[in-house]
Amino acid sequence: DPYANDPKRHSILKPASIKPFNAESPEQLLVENFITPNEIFYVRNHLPVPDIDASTYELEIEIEGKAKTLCLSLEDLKQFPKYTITATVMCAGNRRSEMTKVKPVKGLNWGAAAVGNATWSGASLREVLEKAGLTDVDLDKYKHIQFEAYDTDATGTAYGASIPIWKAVDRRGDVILAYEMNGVPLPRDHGYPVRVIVPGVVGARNVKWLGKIIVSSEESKSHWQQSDYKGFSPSTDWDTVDYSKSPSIQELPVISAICQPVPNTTVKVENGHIKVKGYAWSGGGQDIVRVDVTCDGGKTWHVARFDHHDPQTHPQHWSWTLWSCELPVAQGDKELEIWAKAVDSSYNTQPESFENIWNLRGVLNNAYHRIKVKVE
Ligand code: MTE
Ligand code: MO
Repeated sequence: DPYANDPKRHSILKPASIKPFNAESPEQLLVENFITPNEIFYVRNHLPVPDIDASTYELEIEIEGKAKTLCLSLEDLKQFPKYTITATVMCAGNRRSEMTKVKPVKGLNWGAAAVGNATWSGASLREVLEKAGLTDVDLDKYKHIQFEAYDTDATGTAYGASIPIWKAVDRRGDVILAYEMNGVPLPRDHGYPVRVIVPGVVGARNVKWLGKIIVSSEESKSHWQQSDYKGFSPSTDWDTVDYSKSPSIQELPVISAICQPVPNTTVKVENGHIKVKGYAWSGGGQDIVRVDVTCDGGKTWHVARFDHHDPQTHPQHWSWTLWSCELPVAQGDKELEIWAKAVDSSYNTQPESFENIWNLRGVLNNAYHRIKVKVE
């Protein structure tokens, strides 16, 4: 069993699959903390968790066409200035279970908690690339930074992904080679001893158990870069899909979710109101400027209060915003449907429904969040 050596997990996590291990936190817990505790941070593994000895760990950095590569131990990496950023990491399939209701899609049946917000500490990718000999002249020649990981499938193929070079070398890109999560060494499930944190960018590019960095003129050839994590038209099916025709997902679109109350539970009305809590986030460092909530099908929209607004400056809003709202309930209401939508600093907002954003792989699930509850 290639998974026999996987780490132990907290029993509070809600598994979506066991081998490989995938799990999300209970939604209602997620919004209790601006910083998600490591134990309840969602886990998305495609492969068995590699068993890496930090004392012999090596990270190789190659610039295509240059003979010499740079090899760094964990200790070497810790000699670089240490940066700490707070960033939300979200799976492209977060909230997939809602899209599936329109028409089945292929993928893990994620609820709204395949997301978390943590502080990440480590070396700056930009500074490590400089050390490896990347110069300003090279920036016209190379277009992508590829990441190869230490987790492999049965054929020995490693997980991999890439990001555009501008994100890696931009001073405001904040891409970190992280060895700490919330002030402690990365837990094994989250990439021990080193992972890439690409803030504002889809989870899939935040490569865990990092083994190699390649500065290249091309994107990663990995399955997960080329033949997965892409969006398509609602009319594209598995017979007609051509993965070469869509760009790889990088920055994620604006999204929000209601985490309290939990769907299909009974909610207490207090002074004619019910309390609703959730998160909102947008990729690419966009801020959240507003969250609108309704429980009368959009006749009346209530602007949510920000309980914890991402404190960073534009364009580095890497963290989610936690919000809440007291919704007035009409006397005699037995059942309510609550909707939420967020607006980001480009005034982009969420699509109304899943029908017209449906895609065969169930990614980019950012339609209005709609939940039903009973009231008493
Ligand atoms: N990196 C490696 N090496 N292997 C993986 O399976 N999964 C990716 C990404 N990095 C993955 C990986 C995906 S799809 C997501 S959503 C995030 O890691 C999840 O990060 P987390 O498990 O720390 O929450
Ligand atoms: Mo993911």
